[in-house]
Amino acid sequence: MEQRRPLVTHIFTADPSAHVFDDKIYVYPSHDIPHSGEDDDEGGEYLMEDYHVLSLENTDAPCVDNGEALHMKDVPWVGKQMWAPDCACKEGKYYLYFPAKDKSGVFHIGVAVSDSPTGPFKAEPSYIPESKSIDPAVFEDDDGRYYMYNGGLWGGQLEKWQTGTYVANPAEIPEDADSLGPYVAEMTDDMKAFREPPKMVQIVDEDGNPIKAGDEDRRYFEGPWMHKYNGEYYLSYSTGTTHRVVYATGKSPWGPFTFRGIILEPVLGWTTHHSIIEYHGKWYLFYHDCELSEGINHRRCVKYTELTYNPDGTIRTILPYGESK
Ligand code: FUB
Repeated sequence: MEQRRPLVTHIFTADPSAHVFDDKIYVYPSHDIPHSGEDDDEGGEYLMEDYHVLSLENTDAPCVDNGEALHMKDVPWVGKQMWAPDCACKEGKYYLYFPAKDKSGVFHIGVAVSDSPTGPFKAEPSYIPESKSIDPAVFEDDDGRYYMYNGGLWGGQLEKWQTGTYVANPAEIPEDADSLGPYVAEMTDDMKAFREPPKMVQIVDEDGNPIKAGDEDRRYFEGPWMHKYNGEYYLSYSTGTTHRVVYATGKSPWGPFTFRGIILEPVLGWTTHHSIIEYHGKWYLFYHDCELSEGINHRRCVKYTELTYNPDGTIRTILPYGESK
């Protein structure tokens, strides 16, 4: 499969969470549904209903769509909008984590289980207790512990939970206030709950000061991903309004994380969402853009490209339609 080309073209896909299971690459994307509705600030245009798992035998092989792995109609608590998923493997079982709005329009994270990385997945009857907002990314640390990072502003409702309970119309966050971060929580042994209520991750600048809400080039917006490189924890995420994928590093999965730089410059389309994997000694960035639909925000396509580290552990910025800087 050629790099920087849509992995599949027969359906629209977005938000790729890539993993290596048994030496094969699996990609867990959102499945965008074409419609003619308008875009809004709440992400109402992202009307997804199901998930398909994509797989690649290796980076030279064609990408396979393994068909529908989970549909909204089989998840009792879901009202609408099944957004960006992720998957984790533990002891031969595969756990698909997915955000969706419940029947009252509030986002939570659900989990569905399968014996196969491609599904079909069977959903738990209710969402994960204490889960809120969108974009789960589940990271397995070297010690066998699993952590979920998640959250997204605006359509993803992260700012509506600042008091601990859901507030439908919260006051705007002042520009000089500390920015919100993603949540982090350790998973229980059965992978279906959090050990304790999620905590908010802090992202700081090089002097250790929290990144401010008005710092739209650096503040957290949505789409977190965690990976480890040379013993360091790399939290990467989308900046939303400035349309970049950026990263911050830390010494613990709980943070704090110090802002380091840009991984991916803006792609065609409003959203940017990514994941990072190591495969056969090389590192890859999976991401999406709107090339397949020539720029329609809710008709996206997933792609991948190689990612390179500098000797000091910083990541070379990727220009999506050119070379790395
Ligand atoms: O695909 C719907 C939403 O758009 C995702 O949850 C966000 O990360 C953004 O890509």
